[in-house]
Amino acid sequence: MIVALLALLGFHHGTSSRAESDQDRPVGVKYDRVFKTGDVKIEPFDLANLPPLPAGYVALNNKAFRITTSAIVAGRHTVRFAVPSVTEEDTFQKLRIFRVDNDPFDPDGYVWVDVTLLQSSTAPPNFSTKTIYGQSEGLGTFVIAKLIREVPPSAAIADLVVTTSGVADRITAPDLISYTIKVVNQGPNNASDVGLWDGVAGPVNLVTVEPSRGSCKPKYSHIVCKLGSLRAGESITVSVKLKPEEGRGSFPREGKEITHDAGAKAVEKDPTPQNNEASDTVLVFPDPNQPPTVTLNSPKDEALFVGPADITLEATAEDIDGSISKVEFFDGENSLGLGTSVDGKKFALTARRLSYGRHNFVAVATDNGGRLDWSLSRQIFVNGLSLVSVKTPAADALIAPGLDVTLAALATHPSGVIKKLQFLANGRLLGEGSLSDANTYTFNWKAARRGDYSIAAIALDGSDTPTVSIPVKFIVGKRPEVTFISPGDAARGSASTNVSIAVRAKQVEGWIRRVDFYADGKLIGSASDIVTETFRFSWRNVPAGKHTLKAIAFDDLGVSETSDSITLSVEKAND
Ligand SMILES: [Ca+2]
Ligand SMILES: [Ca+2]
Repeated sequence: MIVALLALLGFHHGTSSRAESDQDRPVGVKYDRVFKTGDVKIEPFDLANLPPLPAGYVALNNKAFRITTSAIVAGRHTVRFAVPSVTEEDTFQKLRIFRVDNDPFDPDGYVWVDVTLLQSSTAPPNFSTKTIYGQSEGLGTFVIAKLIREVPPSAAIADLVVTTSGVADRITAPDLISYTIKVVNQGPNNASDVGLWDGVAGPVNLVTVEPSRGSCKPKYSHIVCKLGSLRAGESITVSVKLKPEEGRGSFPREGKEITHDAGAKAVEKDPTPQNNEASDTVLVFPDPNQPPTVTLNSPKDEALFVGPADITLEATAEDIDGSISKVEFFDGENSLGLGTSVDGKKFALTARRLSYGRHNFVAVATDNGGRLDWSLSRQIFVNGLSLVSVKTPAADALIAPGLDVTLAALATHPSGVIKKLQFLANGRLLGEGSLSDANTYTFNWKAARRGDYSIAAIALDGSDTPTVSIPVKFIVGKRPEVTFISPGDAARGSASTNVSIAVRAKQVEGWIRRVDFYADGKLIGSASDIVTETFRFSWRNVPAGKHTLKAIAFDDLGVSETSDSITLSVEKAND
C-alpha cells in the first residue's frame, strides 16, 4: 500500500541486496527531470573511504549508501529515507541527510554537505511515517546522520583580508605572469580551514603555485588551495607563475588582457567579506618571435601497411624568423621520438615494428624561441596478412535513401582462418558480416540514410590481428532536379545582346551548391544562390548562330543532374 502510494507520488524504488523492510536506509528517488527512465540502485558504501562527518554527528547504524541510476536525469532530485529504528521524536528531528560532494578547495578531496529537507520545505521530515528527505543536484553517496553531541554554532569572528602584489602591468610573451597573493587574518579569532581560490581569465598555463604553507592544485581555469588554520595576526602567501599561451597564433598588437581574481574564506564569520577578494589585470603583448610551421608529408592519410611495419615519418618544418630546434613525432599521445634532419627543414623518423591496427601521427615543431606548431594528424593502419576487399556497393555508386543496402566483402588469410569480419561506415562500426558464400561476408545495412559514405571491411584472423580493406566511397542520395525557366526552347534572339538564363534547381533533402551553364558544350558561367530555387546567369554579347544550352546542378553531396538541352537561335542584328 505504501509502495503503491509512493509510486503515485513519483518515487522510483531502488533495488537493494537486503530484504529487511525495517532497515534505516534510502528507499526511493524522485527525479527533477527525466529524459530516459531507468532503474535505481542502492548499495552500501564503506564509510572508511569517506571523510569524517561534521562535528557532533555519527552515521546511523554506521552505514553509508551509494545511490546510482541507469535513468538519464537532471536537476535537483529528492531522496526519501526510512528510519524505522528511530523511536524518539527529538532524536528523529535532529537527524540529517549528508551527501558527499567535491571539496571546493581540493579537486581530489571530498566533503559532506547537509542536504536535508527541513520543516519549511516541500517534503519536511515526518515522524509518524519515520520518513526524512534529502535533496541534491545529482545522486551519489549519502548517510543518515545522527546528532550525538550538540556543537554550538561558532560565534568566532575572523576577518580575512586578501591582497596581491608583485605583478607587472604589462609584459611581452613568453615572459611569465607572476604575482603573490597574501591572506591575512585580522582576527579577532583564529581562522580555520582557510580556503583560497584564484580564477584566471585568459589563455595561460600554470607554471608554478607555491603556498607558504598548505597545498594548492589547479582546477580547470582556477587554482584552489587549502591553507589550514590562520591565527589572528598571521598571514600566508601564495606565489603564482603563469605562462601566457598564444598557441599557433599571436595576441593582438595592442595586447591581450589576462586577469586573475583571488579570494579566501574560513569557517568563521567574516565581518568584512568585501576585502576577501583581490584581482590584477596584466596586458600581455605578443611574442615578437613568430611560431614555426610544420607539415607531416608522409605517410599519407589513410595509408595501409602490412605489418609488422617500419614506417618512416617525414615532416617539413620552417621558421620565418629563426630556426627549428626540434621536430617531435607522436602516435596518439605517445612520443615516437625526435626527427633527424640534414638540412634543418626536413625531419624524418622511422618508427619500428608498429603494432597492428590504427595509428594517428602528428608532428610537433619547436623553434629556437620555444614556440610550437603541430601538423594535421594522419591516420594509418597496419594490417595483418589477410586479404580483404569490399565488393559491393561499387565505388561511386548512387543509392536511393531509405533502402536496405547489402554490403559484401571478400576476406581470406593464408592460414585459412578469418575469425570475424566487420563493416565500418566513415570509420564507425556498422555491424558484423556473416559468411554467405566462400570467403564472402555480407551485411544488410537497413534503411541507409542520405549522406556520403566510405565503407571499409576489417577482418580479424586466427590471432585477432586486424586487416582493413581499401575503403569504397559512395553516396546515398537522389539526383537533384534542374529545368530551364528561360529562355524557352527554340527561342530566338539578336546577336551582341545579353541573354538572361534562369533555371530552377532543387534537392528536396539537401540543397543546391552550384549550377553550371553550358552553351554548345562549353562552360559559360555558374550560379550559386542557396536562398531560392532559381539560379540565374546573364550570357553577355551572345554570338550569332544556333546554340544549344544546358545546365548542370550539383547538390550538397556533390551529386549532379543535367537538364534537358534547349536551343536558342541568334540572328545578326540589322544595323
Ligand atoms: Ca574580510
Ligand atoms: Ca620563430
